Amino acid sequence: MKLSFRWYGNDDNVRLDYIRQIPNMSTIVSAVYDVPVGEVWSNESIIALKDNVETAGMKFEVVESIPVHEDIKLGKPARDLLIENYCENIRRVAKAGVKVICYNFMPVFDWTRTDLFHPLPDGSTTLVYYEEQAAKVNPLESESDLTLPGWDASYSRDELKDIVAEYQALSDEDLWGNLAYFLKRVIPVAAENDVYMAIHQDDPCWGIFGLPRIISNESDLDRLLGIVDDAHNGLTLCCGSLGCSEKNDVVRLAEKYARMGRIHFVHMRNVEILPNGFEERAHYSKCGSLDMYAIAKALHDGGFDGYIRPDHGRMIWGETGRAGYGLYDRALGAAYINGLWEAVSAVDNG
Ligand SMILES: [Mn+2]
Repeated sequence: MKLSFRWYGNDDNVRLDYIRQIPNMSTIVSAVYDVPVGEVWSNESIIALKDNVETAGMKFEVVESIPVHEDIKLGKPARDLLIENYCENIRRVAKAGVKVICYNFMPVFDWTRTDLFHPLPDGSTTLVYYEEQAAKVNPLESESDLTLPGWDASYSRDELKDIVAEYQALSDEDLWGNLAYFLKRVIPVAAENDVYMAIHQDDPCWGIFGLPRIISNESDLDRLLGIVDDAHNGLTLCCGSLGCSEKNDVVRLAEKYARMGRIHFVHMRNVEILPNGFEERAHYSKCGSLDMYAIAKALHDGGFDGYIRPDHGRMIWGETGRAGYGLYDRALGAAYINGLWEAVSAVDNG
């Protein structure tokens, strides 16, 4: 297991030299943020990122993410050029030593929460999703200017309505077709460059606002892996995204896909499933609905030896900053992952 940590570049309040002090920390997960989605990343920016990380004593081996332009997801004519740009980014990051690229295929909204700073009884704050709050901000039905945190602020409200309407004209099968078109062109380039593509599950793992969402459960993951049956077409197993629905047995899926050699990156996160949604919780199993030891054991038993990062953390100890991405609670999560992995490895060896 290679322990990793997401870092948002020089604008991130969390310092690389602090991340380095987390025991066993080896890899930074990051991306180039200075060009719009769909464009080619400059070699200078990639090398600057790599140099920053290596100077701090770590490796830059995981990209999260190279975002997929909406025109690729929508299957518009511009997609061929955008896919070529995507392939060029794969070649460039591979040359810089990157081994895994995390990406997602969620229309417009990416991850969705209804509150980023919900107070928990212990005084920390966390990200939550409550159905009744989401229902109030449907971009097609609501006339209000309410938005959900995490929405792309570069869209005006009218632009958002237009793009949502385009997706609503797209069926799940259409979106599958566009994903297949993308994978059949991108995976061979990843394979040539020995980089593993690792799709992130829809977050949350159900449809929102009538938009198609197709990477939400076991049958979706089976179908995805079958489109190009090559290890370079793999998964980021996001425990919190899959685990916010009781329908997904994260433990079983972790072992199944690890045994198949198709999990290249894991997001460890615990969630409390509620009748009206879910709350992100501290990583420790007893704080939420997921059995984190069983997940770690399933990964280990399945032969997983890739990258794991603590996914979101709460805000604790008075820290302020990017919701979900403070230092302190993610560092606690990383230490917990170390403990789990040491335990499952010891059981195995004993
Ligand atoms: Mn995740």
